[in-house]
Amino acid sequence: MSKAPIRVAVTGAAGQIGYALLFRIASGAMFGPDQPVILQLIEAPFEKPLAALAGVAMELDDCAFPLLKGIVQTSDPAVGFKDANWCLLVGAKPRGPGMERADLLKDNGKIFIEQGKIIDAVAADDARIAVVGNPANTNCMIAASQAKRLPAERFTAMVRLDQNRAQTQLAQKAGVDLTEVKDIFIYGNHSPTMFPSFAHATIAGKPAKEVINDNAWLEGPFCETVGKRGAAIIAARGSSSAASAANALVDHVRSLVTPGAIHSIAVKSNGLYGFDANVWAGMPVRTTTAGSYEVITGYEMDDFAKSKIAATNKELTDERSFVADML
Ligand code: NAX
Repeated sequence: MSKAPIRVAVTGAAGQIGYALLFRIASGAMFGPDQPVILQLIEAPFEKPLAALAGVAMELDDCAFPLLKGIVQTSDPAVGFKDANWCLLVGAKPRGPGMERADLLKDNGKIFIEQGKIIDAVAADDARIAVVGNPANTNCMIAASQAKRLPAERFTAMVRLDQNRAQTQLAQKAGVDLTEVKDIFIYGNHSPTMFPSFAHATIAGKPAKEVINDNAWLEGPFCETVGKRGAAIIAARGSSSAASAANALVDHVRSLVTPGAIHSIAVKSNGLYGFDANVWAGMPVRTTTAGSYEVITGYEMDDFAKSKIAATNKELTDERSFVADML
């Protein structure tokens, strides 16, 4: 018997990540080849993005995806999030020239407060929320702060792009296939302060530190390359990561619906690994049942790791203090 369709709401659906994402969801890459989906596409209430969204919906139709059972196009979040099982929050206000980070946080805060409230009011009882729009961790915290019905652990932010970047950097340095690299996790903020913790990673079953045998590279160029990869892509491509970001969101959700998967997501901190309680920080998790996870505990942190975590935690607590009056 075929499965009932799930409803997947996507904000910023006509943006560049949306354009790389929707076709993969509709093809089955995110929820599997036997799971039908209804896409509920939400855009900003302006002529240009809504016209672009209509074009994207036409292209989705033109793909004749067997799993795509419906498309909703709207600028009304109450319509877009209605009964959604997954809410993928990709849309956000970009940082304009000369704009202060505090202003960016506040402008996005308004969007994520509204979306958090509406999701809590109208989404499905089993709704899961994944935030991509930057500043992703703090936007996620803000949206979760508005929820009374949905528990905070349903709200996660994406650090998977950083994890994927780190995995490839380690594989290339070691000269191995990237599937040999395991247990590389991202701690903290999705920003250049994030910490790609290499100390517990393995390469072909051996500690990555032993295989790479170059601590200066791991602590220096490796962390820096991963942290500044987004800027390097903007410099090279003239616009920010889109296909790789969409791919990372496919991985984020796919891992979250796959029991036993081990991966990094940003979740509500309960004080573990040196993070303040109640910031949303990248952490290693293990998926328990589809859509649920537990944080993996017990990794020992050395002084270098502690200092990196302290720096990214400070950025997260600073971001929280910028928006404290909104929470
Ligand atoms: P685009 O500017 O191409 O698209 C964003 C879309 O969101 C636009 O179509 C805009 O109209 C829409 N939008 C704005 N406000 C909205 C609202 N209130 N409701 C619904 N739609 C709204 O950006 P894109 O390159 O797609 O990036 C989207 C977001 O992802 C940005 O905030 C970006 O910084 C962030 N990223 C996050 C990453 C991560 O790893 N967490 C990596 C990639 C990316 O930089």
